[in-house]
Amino acid sequence: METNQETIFQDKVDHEIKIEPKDWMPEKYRQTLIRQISQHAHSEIVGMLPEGNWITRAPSLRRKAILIAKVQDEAGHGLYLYSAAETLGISRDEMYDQLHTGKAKYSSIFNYPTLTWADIGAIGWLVDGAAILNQIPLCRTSFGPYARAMVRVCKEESFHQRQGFELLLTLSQGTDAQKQMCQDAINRWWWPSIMMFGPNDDASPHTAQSMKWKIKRFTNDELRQKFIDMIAEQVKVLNMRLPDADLKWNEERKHYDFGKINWEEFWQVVGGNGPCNKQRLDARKKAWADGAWVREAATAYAEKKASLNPSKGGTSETV
Ligand code: FAQ
Repeated sequence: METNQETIFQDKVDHEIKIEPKDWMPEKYRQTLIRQISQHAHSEIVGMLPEGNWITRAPSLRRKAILIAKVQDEAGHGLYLYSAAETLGISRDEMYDQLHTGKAKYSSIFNYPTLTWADIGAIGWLVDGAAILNQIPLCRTSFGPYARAMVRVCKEESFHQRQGFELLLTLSQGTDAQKQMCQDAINRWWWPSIMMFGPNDDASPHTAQSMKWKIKRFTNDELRQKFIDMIAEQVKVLNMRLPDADLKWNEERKHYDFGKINWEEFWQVVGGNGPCNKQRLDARKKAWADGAWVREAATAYAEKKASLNPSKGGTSETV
C-alpha cells in the first residue's frame, strides 16, 4: 500500500514539480537514479577513449581542434553527471569503484573500435545523434539536478552531431577511397548505434517504473524508432546507405520498418565480451592508478592548509 509520503511524491511528479535532493523520495527512485546517472557519467568518460584515439591522427589542424574540443566536452558531461549523482548520497569514489570493478555499466557503444578516420564522423553523426534523442527528453526528467545538467549537455551534443555529419559529408564528396571509408564506417556503427537505446520494451525491466516516475519520458523502442526515422532521411544527403535490407518506409505506420537487431551481440557486449571491453576498462583503471599521486598531493595540501588556519581553512599564502 502506498504511504502518505509516496502519494505526495507521485503527485509532485504527476504535476511536473521537480524532485530536489533534499525532498523525500522512495528509496527505489533514488537507487534507479544513481544507477542511470552514474551509468550515463561513466559512458561519457569511457566514450572519450575511442575518439581520443584519433586526436594525434586527425588529418588537419582544424579537424584536430574540433576533435580535442569534442572529447573535452565529453569529460565535462561526465563531471556534471557525477555531480548530479553525488546529490543523491553516493560519493564519486564509490561510483569510480563500481566502474572499475565492473559492477556499474556504461554504454555498450563504446566497446567498439575506431578503425579509420571516418569512424570519428560516424560517432558524431550516429552515436551523438542517438545520445541527443535519448537526452533531450531527459532535460524534462523528474529529478532537478539531472534535468538541469542535461540542458547544457544537449547543446553541446548537437554541435557534436553536426560536426560528425559535416565530416562524413566531406568524405562522401571525396575520392572513391574516401567514399568507401565513409560507407564502411556507417556499416560498422549503424547496428551498435540502434542498440544504444537498450533492449526492446518487453525485455526492459526498468522502463515501466521509470516512465511512471517520469525519469524516462519515452520508452526505448519509441526513441529507437524516432532515431531510425531521422537517420534514414539524413543518410540520403550523404548519398550513402544504411546496412539494413529491410529498412523501408511504412506508409500505414508513418515510420520506417527495420530489420532484426542482434540482441545476442548486445547482451554479449553489455556482459563484458565486446571487442574492446577489456581495453576500455584497463584504460580507465590505469588512469585512476596514474592519478593517485595527484589525489594524495591535493589531500595533503588541503589538510596542511586547514591545520595552519582551521577557522578559514588556511590561505594559499600561508603554505
Ligand atoms: N549499454 O531496463 P533497461 C553518449 C542495461 S551517452 C549498456 O531498458 P533503463 C554521449 C541497463 O542499464 C550514452 N547497458 O534500463 C557520448 C539495465 O541494466 P542494469 C549513454 C545497457 O536504464 C557520445 C539493462 O540493460 N546514455 O553516448 C544499455 O531503463 C559520443 C536493462 O535495460 C545514457 O546513459 C546500453 N546501451 O534504460 C559520449 C542515457 N541499454 O542497470 C562520448 C541515460 C540498457 O539493471 C562520445 N540512460 N542497458 O544492470 C538511459 O536513458 C537509460 O539508462 C537507457 C537504458 C535507455 C540507456
